Amino acid sequence: KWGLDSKWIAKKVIHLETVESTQTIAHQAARENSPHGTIVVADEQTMGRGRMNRSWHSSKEKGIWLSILLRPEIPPNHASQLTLVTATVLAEVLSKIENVEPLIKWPNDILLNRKKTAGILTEMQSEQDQIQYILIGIGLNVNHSIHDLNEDIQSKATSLRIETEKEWSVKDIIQKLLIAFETAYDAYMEDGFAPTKKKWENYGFKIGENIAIKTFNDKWQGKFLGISDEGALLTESKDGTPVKLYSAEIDWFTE
Ligand code: BT5
Repeated sequence: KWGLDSKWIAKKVIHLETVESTQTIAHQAARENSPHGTIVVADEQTMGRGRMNRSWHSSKEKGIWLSILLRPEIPPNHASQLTLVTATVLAEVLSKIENVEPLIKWPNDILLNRKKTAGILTEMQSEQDQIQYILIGIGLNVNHSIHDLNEDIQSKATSLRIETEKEWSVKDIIQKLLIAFETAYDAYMEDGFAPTKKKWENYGFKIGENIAIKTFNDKWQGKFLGISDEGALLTESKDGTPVKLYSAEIDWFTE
């Protein structure tokens, strides 16, 4: 029913109508030994998750709410690179659509016209410095009209339909996304992060752009200086010296 001509991705697909979160189902599937490449996809999530206990609105049949189960042989501290691999794949797939110019907001947001249209949630299970599995959760707003977006995000979120004034086949985009992901993942395993970094730069913020930076305990502004060879954020510390951040949130700096 998926008809996906893939090497390893989506050989097992768990498709459910309504779930709390596809990540929860995927964690279960992983514990029950589901293979690398297993996909959990839902029409609707009642408790979709973002990072740091934030929520992700996932209204019925309006978007793509899916999780990919991976069993990579990489060190745990490389797991965050898979977020950037995924962001690059999302940007590449969306950029093929006419008049759509995706922008990646490091590390895990895809924006259209500066509004969030997709988010990525990477969760890892490891034991003694060995990855048991990684879940890549992808949420992409596809056919929402502005009224379908929850009030709290209306001003900062968008969908493909809002941007293109057309409805899109969710299934078709899922298939394109999964095939592109498989290719990008295999290339990452083969050649490391460098090729992703190069592609990422086509869709990331511009170097030199002023950004607002927020860490768990601090807030300041600085210039965006790119991403490092490992995928960390390169920017300026409060006193203007270059700094590398592995975990932070960035935004445009608007006075
Ligand atoms: C994310 O978190 O962007 C990760 C989103 C991952 C969602 C997928 S859906 C399939 C899988 N199963 C899950 O349960 N989750 C994953 P973060 O960077 O923390 O952003 C969360 C913030 O984005 C929220 O606090 C809202 O401000 C905003 N937001 C929530 N729902 C949104 C939506 N549908 N579209 C745009 N922005 C949204």
